[in-house]
Amino acid sequence: MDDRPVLVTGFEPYGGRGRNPAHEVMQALHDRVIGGRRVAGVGLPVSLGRMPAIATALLNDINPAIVISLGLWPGESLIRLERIAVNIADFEIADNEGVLAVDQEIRSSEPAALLSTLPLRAMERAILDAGIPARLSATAGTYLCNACLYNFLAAARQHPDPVECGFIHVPYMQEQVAELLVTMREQASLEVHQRRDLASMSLSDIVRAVEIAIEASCHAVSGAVTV
Ligand code: PCA
Repeated sequence: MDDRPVLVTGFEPYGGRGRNPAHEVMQALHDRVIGGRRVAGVGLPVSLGRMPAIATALLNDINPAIVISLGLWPGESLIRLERIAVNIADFEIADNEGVLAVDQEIRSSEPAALLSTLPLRAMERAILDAGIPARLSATAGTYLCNACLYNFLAAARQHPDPVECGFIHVPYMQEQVAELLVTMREQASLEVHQRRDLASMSLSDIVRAVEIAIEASCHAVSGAVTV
C-alpha cells in the first residue's frame, strides 16, 4: 500500500441554492481514513474557466491515487455513478462567474469523450448491498460536473503517476426539498406535480454511499498494485 491519498472534491452551491450536498459530503469525509487511504477533501468553484488549472494543480499538489468528484443533480433520486465525460460545455444557466457556455469545447484538440477509470460496477454493487439506491449513468450533463470529470481525466493522462478518476452525482438532501416545498407554497405559482426535482436522500446516506465508493475504489487500486 502506498501513502497517496484519495482526493474528494465537492462543488460549492450554485444556481441560486444556499447549499450543495456535494460540498457537505466532501467536508464530512475530509481527513478521514477510508480503505487504508487518507481523504483530502477540497471544495471546487462552479467556474468553467478555472477548472482546467485547478484539476492539474490538485493532481500535482496532492498526488492522489484516486479522485472522486461530487456534484448535485437536482431531481435525481439515486446515487449516480458517472461513466463518461464529453468534451462539450453547453450551459442552461451561467456558472458562478457569469459564464454561459454554448456548444464550447472544454479542451481543444482533445478526445470527444473520456471514460471514468473507477471500478463502477464494484462501487454500484457495494452501495446497493448496503441498501442505498445507486445506478450507473451514461451522462454527467454538459455543465460543470461534466467539465470537472473531463478535466480530471485529461489531467490524469498527463500526470506522471497513475490516477483513477470518476464522478458521483448525488440527490438533493431532504432538508433542501422541504425548503423548496415551503417556497412553492409561499409563491403559489406551481403545483407539486408540475415539478420533477423533488427527489431527495438523507445526508447520512449520501455520505455512507460515497464512503463505500471510496472503499471499493481503494480496493481496486491496491489490488492492481499487488497483482
Ligand atoms: N452540479 C452541477 C455543477 C455543480 C454541481 O454540484 C452539475 O451537475 O453540473
